[in-house]
Amino acid sequence: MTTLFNPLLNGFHPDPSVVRVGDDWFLATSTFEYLPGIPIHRSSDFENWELIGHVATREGQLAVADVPTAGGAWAPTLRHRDGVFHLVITDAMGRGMLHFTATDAAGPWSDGDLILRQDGTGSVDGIDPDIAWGEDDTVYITFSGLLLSGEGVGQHLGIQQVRVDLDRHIALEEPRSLWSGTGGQFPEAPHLYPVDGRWYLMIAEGGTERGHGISIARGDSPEGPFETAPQNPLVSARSTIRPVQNTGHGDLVIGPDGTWLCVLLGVRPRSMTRAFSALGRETFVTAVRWEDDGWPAIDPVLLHARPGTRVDIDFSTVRELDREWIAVRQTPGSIADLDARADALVLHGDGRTLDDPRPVFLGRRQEHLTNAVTVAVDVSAGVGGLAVRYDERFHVEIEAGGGAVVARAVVADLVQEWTAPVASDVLELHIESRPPHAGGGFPRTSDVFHLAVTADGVRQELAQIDGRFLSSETAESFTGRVIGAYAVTGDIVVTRWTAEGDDE
Ligand code: 6LW
Repeated sequence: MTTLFNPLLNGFHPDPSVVRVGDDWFLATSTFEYLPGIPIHRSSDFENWELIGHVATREGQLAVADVPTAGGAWAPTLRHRDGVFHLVITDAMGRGMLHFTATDAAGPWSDGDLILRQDGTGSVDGIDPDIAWGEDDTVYITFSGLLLSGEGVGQHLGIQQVRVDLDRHIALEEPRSLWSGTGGQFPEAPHLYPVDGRWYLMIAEGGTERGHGISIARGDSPEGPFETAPQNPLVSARSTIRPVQNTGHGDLVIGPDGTWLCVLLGVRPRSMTRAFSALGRETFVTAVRWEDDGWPAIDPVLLHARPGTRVDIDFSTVRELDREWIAVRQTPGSIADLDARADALVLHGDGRTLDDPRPVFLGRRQEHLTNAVTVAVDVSAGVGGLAVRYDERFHVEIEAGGGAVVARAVVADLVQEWTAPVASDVLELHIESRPPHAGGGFPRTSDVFHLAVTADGVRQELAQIDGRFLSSETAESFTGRVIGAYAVTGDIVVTRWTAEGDDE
């Protein structure tokens, strides 16, 4: 197992759920307010994962257009039965608890049906739904009972369960309470597993930050009662100096060599002292062993960084966007114009800035701790640039147009700018994330952004900005850094995108 790369999925891919179908494994993760929503990755060896599609690619499948920041697609469960993939998820502060199906994991997926209350009204209130079939084909939805409202998270009701009629999408009973962990806050992420004649209920508790952990209980019925494992938590990095922190929110599967694996979320703070997690919550894997007493033991998560990557996109040769592009509360196709010019991507600004909930921003997840992105642009007909976005209140950008270049840091209500004149409209804009260098005046607990522009072959660095400001801990966001090109006014012509990074 130690040969597996960790993270399995770099960049913000929280709340992983995994299913094995034949000789392939499929992973689904959360995407919150971004579209397309709920990526599906496939692997045949658990090492190399291919993004094969998304569950939510069409308007209406998720109601994220007006969802509050970090609402939207929360915590899928992906399962497969009788030739059909099933995915249940909560469109938080959006449509509610949904059930999607597909015969091909790459899609197309169904429109998504609400799991309704007994009387057919409203959805069953909760997050982190799991779907499981009992011996008599009874369908169970087990979830973290939570009263969500338009403003956000309400009262936690613990782990609950309803039997459902999956054809009519009706709950056959009012939610029943199950085992809710060992007393940690926010019992959530429940998953039910039938193993050797027993039913195991695995949950996350402690909250998705440094106190996060995984606990398990077992019983003779999927409806309980459940007895807690003597060695809970099975997984937690709390109060340790392990390089992968916040570990929790797991899902179990039998891996390629026939042993059990646990996929789970974690963060990679740059250093261990009060460190900051730039990339958000990523998907990791670790080994599971079943002990003689019938309880599982789960190994601590070991880092095994993937080799660095380089992406080089020349838009004179690209006529469609690849699957890694994402946009905020709208589809990439609704803002990216590949038809206006044969040699470039055009972003049409309409006055919306990065402070808006739906900016004209086309992004990709930052996947490496050390990272450099360059975008070649022509700003003769507009104002826009290159940005690292956590959300509309936390972003860093280098913006050009009208004969000037501005480096800008927006941190909650604080804004700082550095401006320089530039004699050309054909520019290269650069944002690099690098470790702090000795004597640079920046703390070792995060990285440093370097913002620069190249005009007429001359590169000029405008600003260095503390990377702590764009981290999970500061932004308190469920997502992670997304780097993208954007337009504010007029047309921004993007001719080339290059990104390279590694985890050294
Ligand atoms: C997810 C839940 C959680 O549904 O955050 O903090 C939500 N815990 O497990 C989004 O990741």
